[in-house]
Amino acid sequence: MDLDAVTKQSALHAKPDGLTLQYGTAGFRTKAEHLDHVMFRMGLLAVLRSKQTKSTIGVMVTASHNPEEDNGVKLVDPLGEMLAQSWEEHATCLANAEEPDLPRVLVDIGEKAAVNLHQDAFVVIGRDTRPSSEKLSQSVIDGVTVLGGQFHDYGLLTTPQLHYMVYCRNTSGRYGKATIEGYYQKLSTAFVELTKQTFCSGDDQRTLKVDCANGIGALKLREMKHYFSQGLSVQLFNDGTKGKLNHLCGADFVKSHQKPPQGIEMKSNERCCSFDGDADRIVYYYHDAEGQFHLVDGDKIAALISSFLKEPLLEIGDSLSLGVVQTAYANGSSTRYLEEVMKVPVYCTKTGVKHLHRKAQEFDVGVYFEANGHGTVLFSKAAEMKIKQLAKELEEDKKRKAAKMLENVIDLFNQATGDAISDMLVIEAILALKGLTVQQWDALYTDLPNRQLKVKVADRQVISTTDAERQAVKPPGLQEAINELVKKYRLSRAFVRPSGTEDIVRVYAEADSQENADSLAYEVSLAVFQLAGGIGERPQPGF
Ligand code: 16G
Ligand code: MG
Repeated sequence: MDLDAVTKQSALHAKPDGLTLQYGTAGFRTKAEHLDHVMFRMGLLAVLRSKQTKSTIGVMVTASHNPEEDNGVKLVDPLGEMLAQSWEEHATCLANAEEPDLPRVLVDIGEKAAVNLHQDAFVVIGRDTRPSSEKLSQSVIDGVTVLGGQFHDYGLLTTPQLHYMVYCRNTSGRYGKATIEGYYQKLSTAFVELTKQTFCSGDDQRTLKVDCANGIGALKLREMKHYFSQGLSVQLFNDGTKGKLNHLCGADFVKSHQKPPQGIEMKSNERCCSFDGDADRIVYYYHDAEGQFHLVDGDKIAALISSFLKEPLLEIGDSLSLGVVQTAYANGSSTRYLEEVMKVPVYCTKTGVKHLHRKAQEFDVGVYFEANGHGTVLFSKAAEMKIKQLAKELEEDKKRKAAKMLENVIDLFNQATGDAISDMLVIEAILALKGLTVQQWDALYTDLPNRQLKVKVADRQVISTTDAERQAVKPPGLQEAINELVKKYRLSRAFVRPSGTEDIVRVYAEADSQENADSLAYEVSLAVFQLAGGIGERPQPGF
């Protein structure tokens, strides 16, 4: 390592004195103007990680669903996964080192992680459409180059597309071609194959309205839609030509406000969906004939996909295990439906894609979704081989048909991470194959009314949780208070957790009616405020 060169270059990306940031649930995220030094340093870190794993590493510049003025960065590990936990600590140390300490911290990480410095390094970089992203990704490149790493800058990409590129490159092209064209081809071919035999009952069924959150999803979907237009026609809204990124639109807005985004024309019973700002989340929704809004969220996506997969998996008769992974935010009705009606085992993990992803890897076929619309389906290598073999070898019969269908499903899901575009195509294929309308899909089960609230406290770390965030172990008395409040309502459940992305505590409550869910959420917020050091205005009842 040429530490003198690092010091010199770093001076051009100097860290503001005293600023500290954490590698949070999905990397570093804050106001764009505070991130130049972090980007440079993540370029450095990506080189070390690449040398250590002898693989290509990805760096994505995005702040997802957060406001346009924010930005962020995250590293993508060799198989398209989120950065390993031990390296999150290295990332935090490196980002927070004061200028004079930087070389020492860099050497320390190299030693602790046993990095062979003579190894070559290769880093791929992607960015979203934020005005600040281009300059910030140049800072990443500066970091990569000063440590002698090679790189490829993909420029504008969705986050899942960057994960895909990393995965392709580290599997010598077996997973797919590491180009944007390769991504479009792979997914579209699988979609067209899967839907080839469907009978389409008219143009209405083939049209989908997509709110692109004024983000990168719009650019990429516009390029891609010609590849699958014979099976599906998508109409883009909030495509970035007028509105502001994530402002009053996008998956996060729709999910958290439970209302349609601005800038989309919805006729009754039309199928619509929203991506978030970097296109790794998707939720569906529609207006019924009475003009009432219905949200079809990540839980219902998981329910649709797992009930669809169950049949062909049974048909091929190879006893491949199927499991669904959710978080505490999963609507109670969805868990009950999966367990009791679908008879699929359901597991709960902490919030954040990496936790769900890890758990889903324990099954032959692991379906994971957060209620907010992050998710995918992972097939184990063994399951994939088995399915591909059956699709080839068997005679033309029902079993082979099932195997072939599963083969296309494997290709259609972005196995590296949750992907709004890939999930959208899977959902559209399932609806077409099953001849389901969005209303019929929505009717799989009825969501329990629920409410989410935020509480400001002096230090959110005074709350610690266990049991996949469903129980608070600290501060003393809080869980007991929640238990007492929950007892007052029917079909009720509530939990609290410190946010991993904002300086607040989140409260979730569900109950038999909206009124009860609201009042339980309010009472729990008050308990948090009183027992966990609330600051500012006390929570108020009513919404
Ligand atoms: C991040 C996570 C998301 C999670 C959210 C929770 C990834 C890629 N993203 O956006 O999965 O739902 O954080 O935020 O892991 P919170 O901790 O503020 O509730
Ligand atoms: Mg996102």
